[in-house]
Order: sequence, then structure tokens, then C-alpha cells
Amino acid sequence: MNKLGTFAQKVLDEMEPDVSRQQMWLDHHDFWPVSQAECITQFHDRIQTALDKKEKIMVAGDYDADGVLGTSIMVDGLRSLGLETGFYIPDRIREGYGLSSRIVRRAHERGYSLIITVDNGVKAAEALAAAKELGVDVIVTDHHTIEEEVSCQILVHPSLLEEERSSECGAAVAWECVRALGIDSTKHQMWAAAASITDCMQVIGQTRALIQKGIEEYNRQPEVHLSLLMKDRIINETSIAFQAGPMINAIGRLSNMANINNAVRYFLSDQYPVLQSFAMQTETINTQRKQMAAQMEAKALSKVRPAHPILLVEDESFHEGLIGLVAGKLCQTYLKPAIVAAKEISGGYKASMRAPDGFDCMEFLNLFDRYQTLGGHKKAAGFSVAPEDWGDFKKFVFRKGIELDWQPEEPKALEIEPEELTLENVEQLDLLRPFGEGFRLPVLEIRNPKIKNYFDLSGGKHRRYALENGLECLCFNQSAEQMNRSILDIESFRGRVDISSYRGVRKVNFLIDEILYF
Ligand SMILES: [Mn+2]
Repeated sequence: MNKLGTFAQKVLDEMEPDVSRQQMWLDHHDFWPVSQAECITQFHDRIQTALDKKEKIMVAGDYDADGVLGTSIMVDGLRSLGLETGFYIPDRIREGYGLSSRIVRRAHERGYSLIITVDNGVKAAEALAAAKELGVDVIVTDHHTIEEEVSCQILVHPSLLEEERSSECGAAVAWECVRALGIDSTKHQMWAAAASITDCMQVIGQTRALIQKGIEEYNRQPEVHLSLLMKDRIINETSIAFQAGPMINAIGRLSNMANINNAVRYFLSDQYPVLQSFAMQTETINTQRKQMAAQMEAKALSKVRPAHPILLVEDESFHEGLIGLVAGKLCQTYLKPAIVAAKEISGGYKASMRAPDGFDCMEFLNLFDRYQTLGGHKKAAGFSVAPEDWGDFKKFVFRKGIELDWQPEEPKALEIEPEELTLENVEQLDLLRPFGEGFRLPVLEIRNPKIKNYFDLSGGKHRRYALENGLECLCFNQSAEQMNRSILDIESFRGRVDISSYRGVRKVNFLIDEILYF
């Protein structure tokens, strides 16, 4: 049995009530061996043919962090075999998502006879048809839901691999392919681990093994490309989710300011000065991304009609690479589904939707039938609408929003005593890592907190509550209500635990996300 203390066990009981499955979350599993799936064998054999015939291969990736890391794994792997391998990632704003006929034609003109997609391709019917006509073979490697027939030579997809690989992201699928060629480096593992985290994959099976091993290995010997994009020296999945991931994604989002293909060049380079200069430029772009997103969020919050059942905000000034972040902010602030739209250069509308648990974006959006493009899942979707249909779309959102009957899932919280939050107890939670989709730490709740005193910081922006047992509870960016209500009204604090370190002394803090009042 496991050696968890009572506090960590209490948290695990909340996360996994099925006792027979608890050990699985604690075990560190070895990688499952090279996949025996038919598509992986086909992939292996087709690459062998390419080697024999000295073919030129073009890797066509997606513009998010998963796509960039997956493209880097595939290109690095194929080049190490001596194959002449090019790559191309489309410009998010000018070209849009996925493999297009234009990319296929250009590859053909340049003498590429084989295209391998990474993290996209299952929705590229038109481009796949163009390739067929030109006699270019295509291997599609992707993890997005298959909704139509994928007409290509070979399809490598988690649904065609063994069960334990069902939650793999695009980069992990690329890694499975490269492994099957007998080239397997820890660098590739760490990149695939970082992509799994950034793409919010379920932390089970091979994905869990990748993240555990990738992070362990990184903390033993940091991987230079990732480390230049992170501040933390010792990392966990949160460092990647909040540092390296957004840095890579910022380049793809602001494609009018930077070329996402340079991000792949970065991962393929080993010239330290080149890497440093790229990392510095990325930092600048990411800072800009944060500022622009903050401005857009402020504007969206001022324009939104919070009483509407489904929030919809559009503005001429919105940058289309950032609308998803703003929709996320509205959704989080009002706990309602939110759509944020930007006007494209072409005059059409590009929109992003985010929804709280309990609502299904795609199910809702599919009730309207005039989209130019549409893709996504339950919690998030992206789509575009022609200018002449936009008015009808807005009416649809308003009317259907009123008709629809849905309830946000009640957020559950695990009640704890401040005395339980000792350094030893909180450190034990690390044994449950990695956390992520399908295995999230519960929200912790301190009921009737015995507040000894409190102190406002940065002119009232933040507040620190000290409890009688010595625990400090920090409320960052407190709201007007949180600032003005009497502490006697406070029924409970909801939030998370955090370990801070000051001059070598580590201590536990409680970070307040929500204050409930009597
Ligand atoms: Mn992906």
C-alpha cells in the first residue's frame, strides 16, 4: 500500500474515490514500448522507402505549442536518419488553421514527394485531395477528433493506437512515430511531455508516463530549449503550463509580429547565442501579448451584457489571435458561456467560445449552420462567420441562449482545517503529481477561518489574512466586495495551497480564489 499521510490521503480520496484505482495514480509507470499498431508499422515502412529512394519530406505542423514541439520532434528525428526534411507551419492570421492546398502545391513544386502532418490533418479534405491529384503522398499524424473520412496514405491517430495511448497529444503521437524508427532521445521525450501539459491532455496512461519522466529527467538535466523559456530552475507541470507553454503560444497568436516557423528553428538549433536571442525576442512578444490581452479584457468587460445567458462581445480593435484568451476571461468572471469576436482582414468574423463545465460549445454552435470554419470541443471552440451571416448568428446566440436549459456544475470543495496545512503535509501532495485534466487537485475550503488580523498590500490591491494558527491566506487582486465587507461576514475561504521560499525558509501559504460570505 502507499505511504501517504492522512492529509494527502484525504486529498487523494477526494480526487479518486475508487480505492482500487488509487495506487495507479501513485505509481510511476515505465513507458509502454513502441506501439505495435498497424499504422505505426506502415509509418515505419514508408519512411524506409523514403530513405531508399532519397525522398524529400515536408513536415506540416500546427501553430500552437503542441504543433511546434511535435513538428520539432518529427523533423529532428527524420533528419537524424539522414532524410532531407523541410517543415512548414501556416500563419494563423493570413493562412489560418491546418494543411491547405496551397501548402501542398508549394511542397510539390519544391520537389517534396511526402508530406507528414503533425497535430493537424484530419480535417484537411481539400488539401488531401490536392495532394492525391499531384501524386504527393501524405501521412496524417493528428489527435483531433476524426469527423470525416481522412483520405491519405497512412493515418496515425491515438484512436488507432493501443488503449493506454488514447490521451496522447499531437507531439506525443509524433514521438511514438519517431520512436518506432529506433531514434528515441530524452530531448524528444521532454518536448512531448511539455506539449502534453500545454495541450491540457488527460494525465493518464502513456501521457502520464511522459509527463512524469519528462519532468524527472528535466530536473536532473534541464533541456536547453525549454529552460530558456522558463524562470523556474526546478520545474513541475505548472512551470510548463504557465511559462514555456504561453511563450511558445504567444508567437503563433501574434503571427503578424513573428514567424512561428522560427520557433521550430529554435528547437532544432544548438547554437547557444542563437537560442538566447530567440528566447529574448519571445519574452518581448509574450510581454506584448499579455498587455494586448489585458487591454482587450478590459474592453470586453466594459462592453459585455452580463445578464445575457450567453455572453457575446465583438470589437473592431480585437486581435484575432487573442480572442480565445478574452473569452476565457469572460467565462471565468461570469461563469457563463462566452463568445468573443474579431473582424478579419477579409471583413468576416473570427470568433472564439469558452464555456464552464456543464455546457457543450460544439453542441450549441452546431444548432446554427452557416459557418465558414468551425472546430473545437465541449469547453472551447473557434469558428468564422461571413459578414452577411453575422447578424443572424448574433440573433441565434441570443434566442437559443434564452431557450437553452443548462446548469453550471456545482464546484466541489474539500473542507480542510488550517492546522492540516503543515509544510510536511503539503509537500506530500507532490507524490500525486502530475495533476492535470482528469486528475485535478480539488478546491480547498477553510470554513469559519479564525482571522487574527489582516493587512492590505499595494494600496489595497491585495490582502493578507493571518489566521490564529499562523497560516497566511493571500487574496491577490481582491474585488471591491472583498475589500469592503467586514471580516465578520466571512464564512469561508476557497482556494489552493502554495509553498513559498524566502531566504531558504520554506512555508505554506493559502491562496484565496473565492471568499464566501454568510
Ligand atoms: Mn494539439
